[in-house]
Amino acid sequence: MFEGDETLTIRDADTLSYRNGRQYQRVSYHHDAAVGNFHFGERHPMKPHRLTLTNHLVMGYGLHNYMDVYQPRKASAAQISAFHAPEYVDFLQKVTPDNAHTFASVFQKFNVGDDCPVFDGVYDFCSIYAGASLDAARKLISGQSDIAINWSGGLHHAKKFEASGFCFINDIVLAILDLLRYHPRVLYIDIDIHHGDGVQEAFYNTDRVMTLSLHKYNGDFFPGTGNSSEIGGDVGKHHSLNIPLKDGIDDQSYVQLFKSILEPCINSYRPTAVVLQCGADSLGCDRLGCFNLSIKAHGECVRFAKSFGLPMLVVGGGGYTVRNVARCWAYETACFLDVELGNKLPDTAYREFFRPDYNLHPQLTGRVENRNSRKSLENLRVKVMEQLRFLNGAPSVQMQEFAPGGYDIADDDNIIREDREEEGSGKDLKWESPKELLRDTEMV
Ligand code: V1D
Ligand code: CA
Repeated sequence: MFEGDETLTIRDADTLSYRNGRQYQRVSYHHDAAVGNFHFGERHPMKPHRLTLTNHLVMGYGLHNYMDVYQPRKASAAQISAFHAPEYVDFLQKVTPDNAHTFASVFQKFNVGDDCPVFDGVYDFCSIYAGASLDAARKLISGQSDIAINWSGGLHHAKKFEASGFCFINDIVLAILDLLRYHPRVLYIDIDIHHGDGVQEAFYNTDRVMTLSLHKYNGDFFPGTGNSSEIGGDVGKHHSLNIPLKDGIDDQSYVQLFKSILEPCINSYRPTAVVLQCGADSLGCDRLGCFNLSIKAHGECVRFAKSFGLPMLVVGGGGYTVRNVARCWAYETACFLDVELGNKLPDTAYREFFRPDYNLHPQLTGRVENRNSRKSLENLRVKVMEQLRFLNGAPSVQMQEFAPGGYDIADDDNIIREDREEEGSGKDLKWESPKELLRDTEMV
């Protein structure tokens, strides 16, 4: 049994926040307005402006009144290098559209190009969204927050040495590494239509993180990985769970499958923290997607993940029909807050994006045929159950006493310690070198 296990899972009842005599999980919202002003390029589907739209809906509905809103700090190069190779971080810091030609020889190595273009301020963009996920993780660790939201994060494809699929820095891996310094087991859930390959790869060989991704899979659809045969390696065997789906999955099938898999995952693995990637490209009518989900169904999955009461980091991800991404993430912010929203969108400066209906719940479903048979979905569920049977109870981790290992980690721990003191938590911090948990990937 992990020393101190269970101490960090659910906040003491008397520290939960109350509204109208009811108890709620405390929610923090980490948003930097600058993140919406970056441009990947005219024809590129990734539009950071969707984050501005989301924030306007969140504020327009008045949701800031129910949560702690934070201006996040930027991630430092040292923090980013906890996962990424220093030479890759150095390249991202230096490259600009004007000097890009002088770096042409390393573009291929770092996979920079059409999907991941060098745009103005690319490194600033990365340090903003990664900093927000790190701040959010810190709020969970300190106990100041039960659910910490960063819609600009969730860039699940980035690898140690390279950019991939619109993702340069993997804020999820960075945040999980921080959570692992205090949490024995972290469950990562990914409902983006794409496979969460970067996160899976980083933790493939450890049992300290379980990854669960639902995605379209046919061997060809980006990134081409995520078959159910990818199950993890070494002590991480059976800790990578993949749910490969076909086009057009509908609300009922997706929500039922999601619930029937997540509940046994949590009961078998007993995570002490959860990271939920809420990619909105799994909605119907997405510019790059081909599923058939409504915002309510996407939100129902989020609500179900929340219902376990575990400390949860919530991040965004993909989503390319920007008006629907904003609707979805505003709605899900309300789900985390247990606040009901009316279907009429609030008046904001961006009202015209939501033409012609100006509703929170537009009709997004019914346009693609569901290619997933009941039998195939049942088979996927059974495969997960078979994998879970291999878990010999939740792994316990021999955690060391708090022992700062580097100046950046010590700085970080001091912030967390101060936050925890402010929060009145007398519990000891535990620490284990997160670097040892990473899959050892060599650059080729
Ligand atoms: F359509 C495009 C126009 C311009 C630039 C890129 C694209 C585009 C569309 N789909 N790129 C893609 C995908 N890339 C390929 C490449 C072709 N090569 C051989 C590979 O198919 C990338 C899709 C990335 C999806 C990212 C994500 O939604 O999962 C995400 N999650 O968090 C942030 C992004
Ligand atoms: Ca996914």
